[in-house]
Amino acid sequence: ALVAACPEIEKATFNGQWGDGSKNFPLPVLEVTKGECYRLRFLGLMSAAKPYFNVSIEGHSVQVLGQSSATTTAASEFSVRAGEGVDVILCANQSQNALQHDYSMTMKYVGQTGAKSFSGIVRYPQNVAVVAAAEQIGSPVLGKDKFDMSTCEVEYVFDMRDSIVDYKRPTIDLGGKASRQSADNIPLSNRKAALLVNDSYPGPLVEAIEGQLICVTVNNNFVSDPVSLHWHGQHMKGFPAFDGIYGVTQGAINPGESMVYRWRANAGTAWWHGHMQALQADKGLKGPIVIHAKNDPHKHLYSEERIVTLSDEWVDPGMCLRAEGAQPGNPVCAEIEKATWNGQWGDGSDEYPWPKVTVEQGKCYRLRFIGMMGQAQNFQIQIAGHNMTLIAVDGADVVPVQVSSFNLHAGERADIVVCADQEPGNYLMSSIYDLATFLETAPAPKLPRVDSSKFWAFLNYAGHT
Ligand SMILES: [Cu+2]
Repeated sequence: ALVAACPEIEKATFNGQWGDGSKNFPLPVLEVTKGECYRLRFLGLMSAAKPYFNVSIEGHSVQVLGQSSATTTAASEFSVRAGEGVDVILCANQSQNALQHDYSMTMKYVGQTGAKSFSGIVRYPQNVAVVAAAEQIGSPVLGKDKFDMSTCEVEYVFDMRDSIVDYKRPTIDLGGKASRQSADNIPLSNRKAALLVNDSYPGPLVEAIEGQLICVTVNNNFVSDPVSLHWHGQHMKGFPAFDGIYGVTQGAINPGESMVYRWRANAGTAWWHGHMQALQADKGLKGPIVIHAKNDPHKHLYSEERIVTLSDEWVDPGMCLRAEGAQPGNPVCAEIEKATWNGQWGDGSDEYPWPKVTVEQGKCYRLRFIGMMGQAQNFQIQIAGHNMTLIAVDGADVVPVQVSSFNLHAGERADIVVCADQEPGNYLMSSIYDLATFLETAPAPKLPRVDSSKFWAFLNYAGHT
């Protein structure tokens, strides 16, 4: 099945670098000095056993060294096979005039199902000024130094780090058999390469009062992911440069760099997520935002609040959620695998207990539902035995209306008042991915079966187990 989903080869690197000649991905360069001869030790570090590369260098022929190094063969092209070393002698005897310093190096991949060509450059670096200018290209990131942090009214620091987690319950530690495991103790089939903020999933809550100046210092300590963060539902009035849309409002915050996002908060339930590419949110880069209204018209309806985030979960979003991902024709990925409530999936087992939203009998709660899904279009939400009153949608107050169920689409927020006015107990909270339900029992042509489209939690009365 993997073969059908993955191309035989995506990219090839030359000394760890792939390039297409663009600004962000320059061609890999092999520098030579005119008049010198070089022994080039090519090593085929490819993981697939059969294929190989045919290498040629424009305007140059090489001497391929035999096994004993005593014999050489002149060649304009030579092969590098997986796991093998090939030594060739290249004499830098070209670059006759000032006009040509670069000679293209072609690495032709010869695979089992097709061929693909990758490029590099053999360079005679005479033009020092041009090289120096190319090295000065940086990325436009707004730093701490240009901004007076003392004006911030609410401050957060986001420490971004790579992590290995169990995709069914990434960071929550419930103790006993449901403890958070170290990477090597997580079952292989659950192991997920995650991108986390402050070692937490969902990421940290950003909470403020309407009108306050929020400052979020993002320290990108990822190994290799450049990032930008979008504050979904925050209007950024007067602060458009901090909307976090890579390529539109800002350049990337590269690993090792920082940026201070800042804006005046507008009331409502919102959320933040990575906006460099969608997959970063699916790897864990997302969290809730709660901005309390100065004058909440619905304040008399509740005394307490709870956040309820819902998200679909993937062990390898990179495999399943790309353009060719979980959709007809892809035999690898189902329409949905798992979904979490506040970062927790459960089936009632000792290892994966049910997620709970705990309340106290007699109190009324504002439940701030946030649909943080990346692939699932919609969850239908119901709570057994309790009335639900919808008071806000996508951060905007609405005339309160009683509902027996509601839809939460990807990115949407719904604020629901629920009163714990029943006998103490555990009451089912169900979220159903309605569009995938038929796939549980009746796989359609080219749509893989799903294990489940229903993901459960319980409204738990405190003290009742
Ligand atoms: Cu968004």
